Amino acid sequence: MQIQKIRDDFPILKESMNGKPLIYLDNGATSLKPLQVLEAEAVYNTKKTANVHRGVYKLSNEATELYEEARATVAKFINADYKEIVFTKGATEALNMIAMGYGLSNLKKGDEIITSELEHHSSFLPWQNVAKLTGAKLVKIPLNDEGRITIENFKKALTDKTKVVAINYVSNVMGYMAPVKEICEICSERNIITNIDAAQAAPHLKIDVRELNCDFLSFTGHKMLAPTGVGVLYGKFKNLQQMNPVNFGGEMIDLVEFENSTYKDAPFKFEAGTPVIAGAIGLKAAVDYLENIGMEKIHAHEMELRKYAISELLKIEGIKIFNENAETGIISFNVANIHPHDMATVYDSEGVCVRAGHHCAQLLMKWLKQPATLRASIYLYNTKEEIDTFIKATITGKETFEDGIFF
Ligand code: 7TS
Repeated sequence: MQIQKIRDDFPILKESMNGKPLIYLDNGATSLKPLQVLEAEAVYNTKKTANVHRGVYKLSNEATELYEEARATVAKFINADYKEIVFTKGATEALNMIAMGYGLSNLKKGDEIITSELEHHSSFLPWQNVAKLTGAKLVKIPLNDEGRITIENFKKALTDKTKVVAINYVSNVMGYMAPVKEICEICSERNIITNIDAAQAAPHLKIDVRELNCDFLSFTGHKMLAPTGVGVLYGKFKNLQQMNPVNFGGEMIDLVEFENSTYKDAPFKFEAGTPVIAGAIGLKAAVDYLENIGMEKIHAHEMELRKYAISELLKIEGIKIFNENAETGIISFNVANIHPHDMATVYDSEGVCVRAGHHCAQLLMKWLKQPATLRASIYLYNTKEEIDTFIKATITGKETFEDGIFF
């Protein structure tokens, strides 16, 4: 990978932070945006502005074409059909739509929903809510000693009452890949619906929904170089047809009458109102950008930097890494006796952006017996030199707080 060429595409990397070169290692939270994405959005906003699916004039048709081209590109990206892609405003909205649109009407008292303590709140809370509303029961997959979902433990949670399995593809704290394909295989034999949160997978790994054979899969644009405000809900077409819309309004209808109305087929019945037009066009540019480089190459680059970062971190006394063997570029760790928020202030003063906190995964913090952790998350534009600065900042932070000197 030609890192410098890639870095040149990201204007923000020329910025400084607290007088230091910006080192962005918070890609799990959101990614930086390349010029190609910014330009694609700008083309829509400056030259092709019109609402979609409604005008009969040329400009509106052109905007519709750009928007629907984005849907086709995203469909190809995960090997789905065009009709199986719903644009949402993010992974959170997609995950809530599935729980409320599918879960609420298909679950009843006594049914079981399998989930895990490894979930982001956006994956867990929609099903906790549906469980409360329907009387269904939440069942957790016991995590193994490393904090992973394993097939063996998944089978322990599985019963003949299981109706839904809602788990992440990649954990936003541990960076582990769950054995999603094997889980989906077991579930499809038993007619159990699988709902995969791929927010941390789609930016880094090649996803093939046909190979996975999952029922639903969601992700978010802003973690994969696209703008904020756009996400993707994938569902097998037959599931989408069975799923109820949760938003009602313009453009999602077939016929409206005073007593009753009928709706369009999927995916359009889920996109009430003016959709995220500029966002979807930006997401197309982001997918093109990632595919141009190649997901395998991106992942290999992240893993190389991760390996280096881990080996350097382990040389520092008092560092505890919670996910030494993860398959993605997320590193979660703490420094003995120093609160992660204190450490994060030192990283900040060195221009290094890492996240400190519970990462919207409080169940996992409890499992880890930590109030919070530090998380460095790597992406395609990061370099070995940046990891060196991150390591130096870690040593500075440790020394600063160990000495009790605050400045
Ligand atoms: N699922 C996972 C696994 C996530 O990591 C996130 C965001 C979401 C869902 C929600 O995505 P959104 O775009 O709808 O917000 N995760 C994080 C994070 O780890 N730090 O900040 C946001």
